[in-house]
Amino acid sequence: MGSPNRVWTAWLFVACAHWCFCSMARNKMFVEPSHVVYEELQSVSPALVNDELKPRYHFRPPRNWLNDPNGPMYYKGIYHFFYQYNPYGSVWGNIVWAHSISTDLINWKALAPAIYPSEPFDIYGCWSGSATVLPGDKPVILYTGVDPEQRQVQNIAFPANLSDPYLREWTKPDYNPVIPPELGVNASAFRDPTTAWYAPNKHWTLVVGSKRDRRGMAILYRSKDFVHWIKAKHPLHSFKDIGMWECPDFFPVAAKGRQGLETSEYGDGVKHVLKVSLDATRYEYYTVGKYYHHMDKYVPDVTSSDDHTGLRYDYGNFYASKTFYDPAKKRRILWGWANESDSAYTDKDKGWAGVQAIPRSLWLDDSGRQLVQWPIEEFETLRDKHIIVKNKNIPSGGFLEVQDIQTAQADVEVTFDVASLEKAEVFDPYYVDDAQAFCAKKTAETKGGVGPFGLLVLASANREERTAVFFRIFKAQSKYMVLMCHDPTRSSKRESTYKPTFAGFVDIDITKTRKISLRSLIDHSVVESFGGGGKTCITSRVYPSVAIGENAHLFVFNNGAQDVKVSELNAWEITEPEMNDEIIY
Ligand SMILES: *[C@@H]1O[C@H](CO)[C@@H](O)[C@H](O)[C@H]1NC(C)=O
Ligand SMILES: *[C@@H]1O[C@H](CO)[C@@H](O)[C@H](O)[C@H]1NC(C)=O
Ligand SMILES: *[C@H]1O[C@@H](CO)[C@H](O)[C@@H](O)[C@@H]1NC(C)=O
Repeated sequence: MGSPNRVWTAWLFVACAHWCFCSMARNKMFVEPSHVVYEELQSVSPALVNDELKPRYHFRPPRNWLNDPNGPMYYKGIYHFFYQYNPYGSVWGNIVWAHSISTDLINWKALAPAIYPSEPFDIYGCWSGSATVLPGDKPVILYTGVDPEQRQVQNIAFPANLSDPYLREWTKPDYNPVIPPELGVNASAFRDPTTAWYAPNKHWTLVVGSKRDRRGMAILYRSKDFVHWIKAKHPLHSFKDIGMWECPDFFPVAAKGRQGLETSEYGDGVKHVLKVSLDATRYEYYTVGKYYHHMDKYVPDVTSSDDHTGLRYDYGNFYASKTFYDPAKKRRILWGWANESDSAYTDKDKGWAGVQAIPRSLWLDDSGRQLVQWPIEEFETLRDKHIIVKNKNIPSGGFLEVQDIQTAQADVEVTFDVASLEKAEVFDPYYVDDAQAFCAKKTAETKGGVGPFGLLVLASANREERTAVFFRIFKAQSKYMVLMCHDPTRSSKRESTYKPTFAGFVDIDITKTRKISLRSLIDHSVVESFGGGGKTCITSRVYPSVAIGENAHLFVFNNGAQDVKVSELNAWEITEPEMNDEIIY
C-alpha cells in the first residue's frame, strides 16, 4: 500500500530501462554462456498474447520469460519463491529476481522484483542463487552478479525489514561481492551458490558451480560469519570431461522414511545428494553418496554414476532445479524449470515462455539407490470433477477413452496389472545407458510384447494427434527392464517445434509387483509424468494444434501383444489457482 514502495518500484523501472538502454547502446554487453541472446526480441511486447496453450496451474508469471527457480524458502508462515525473469520480453534477457509468495505453494501472489541490477557488482546480471535461513530466523540470499569486467561474482543480500513477512525489500551491502573469483577460478564459469549448511567444524559451508578446463566442479567455501568466505583447497566434488556444473544443489536425505532433513543435518542415518545441471547437455544429474564432514568431501556411492548415464530427477524438460527444506511440514521440496520447446520467435508471439514444474516432495527410495518424487499434497486441493474406471481389460491393440471429463487441465492416476511377462521382448543391452534413444526407436507405434501400454494425452478424437506416455517391459539377461517413455512425435501438426522422445528406466521388480502405476499432470502444453510411484519422472512441453481445450481427449492404449488390465484409473479436472495475476505492493 505504502507510497515508498510505489516510488521504489517506479525507480526500479527507470533504473532497469536505463540499464537496458546502456547495454544495448554498447552492443553485445549481455553476457550469458548458456542462453542464446536474441537482442532484437528482448524488449519486444507481443502483438498478440496467445493464451490457448498457456499452462494454468503450473507456476508462471502472467507473461514474459521465466527460467531458473531461485532462493525458495519458508519464513514466518509464508513460502517465498524467486525466479529468473525478463520483465520486458518473452526471451532470455534483462534478468531480475522476480518474487512471489504463497501459503500453500499452489496459489501465488506476485511482489515487485526483489533483486535487480543496480550496483557495480551486479550491473550486468543478477543470476541464480539460494536462500539460507540463519539461526534466529534471519534469511539471507547469495546470488551471482556479473560485474563491469564481465566477471561472475557471488553477492549477499539481506531483507531490509525482518518484521515484514513478505520480505519485500532486499538490501545489498557495499562490501559485495563476498566471493569474487580468485586466481585459478574461471570468472566466466563461476555461478549459482547453494544454500549454506552449518558444518560440525563450526563453519558455514556452501558450493559454487564451476569448471576447470572440462572438469565440472563444486567449489567449496567456508565462513564463520557468513560475510567473509574462504575457498577450500579442494572442491566438495568434481568430475572429469563433463563441462560446466551449473546450479549445484547439495542436501541430506534420511536413509529411511520420507521425512525431509534440514540442510545442516548429518550423522547416522543420513545420506547426501549432489545434483548438478550440466550445461553441455542441458540436463541434470544427481548422485546419492556420503559426505565426509571432517574433509568436506563428498563421495558418490558405487551405485551412482557421475556422468551423463547417471540418475536424473526428470528425464525430460527440467533444468536448473533447486530444493529447500520446509520446516512447516518437515519435507524437502524440489523446484525445477520446464522450458518451452518452441522457437524464440514463437515464444515472442505467445508473449510467455517457461514454467516451473509442480513442486515435488522428494525422499530416498528404500533401495537407497535413488530418490522418489511426488507432487506436493497441496496440489490435490485443486482437484475437481472426478471419474473412476476400474477393472478394464485393454486387449492387444485396444483403446479406452476416458470420457465425461475435460482433460486439457487434468490429473490422471492409473495402475496397470501385468498378468504375464511371457511375451516380453528381449532387451537390447546396447541401450542400457540410453533410454531416450531406445524410446526413439521403440515408439508408441512400434508394436511390442508387454507394452507399449499407457496413456495418450492431449489427443485429438481420432488419436492422430497425441502425446503418448507409456511403459514397455523387456526381458534382460537376469531381470526384467521397465522402460518409461514420453513420445510427443505426433503431439502437433506444427513442424517448427522440437518433439524429442524422453525416457528413463523404472527400477521396480515387475515379477514381484505385477503392477505399475503412472500419474500424469496435464496442463495444456505441459505433460508431467510420475512412473512407478515417482521413481522415474518425465516432463514434456507440447503444443497441440487440434487437441486444445475442450477438444483434448484422453485414452488408455495398449500396443503390445499381451493384454493388460487397468485395475484402477482416477482422473480429475484441475481448477486454476491464483497465479501471480497482480503485483501486490
Ligand atoms: C516493517 O514491516 C512491518 C510489517 O509489515 C511494518 O509494519 C513496518 O512499518 C515496516 N518497517 C519499515 C521501516 O518499513
Ligand atoms: C572459462 O569459461 C569460459 C566460458 O565457458 C570459456 O569460454 C573459457 O574458455 C574458459 N577459460 C579457461 C581458461 O578455461
Ligand atoms: C529447452 O528448449 C529446447 C528446445 O529449444 C532445447 O533443446 C533445450 O536445450 C532447452 N533446455 C534448456 C534447459 O535450456
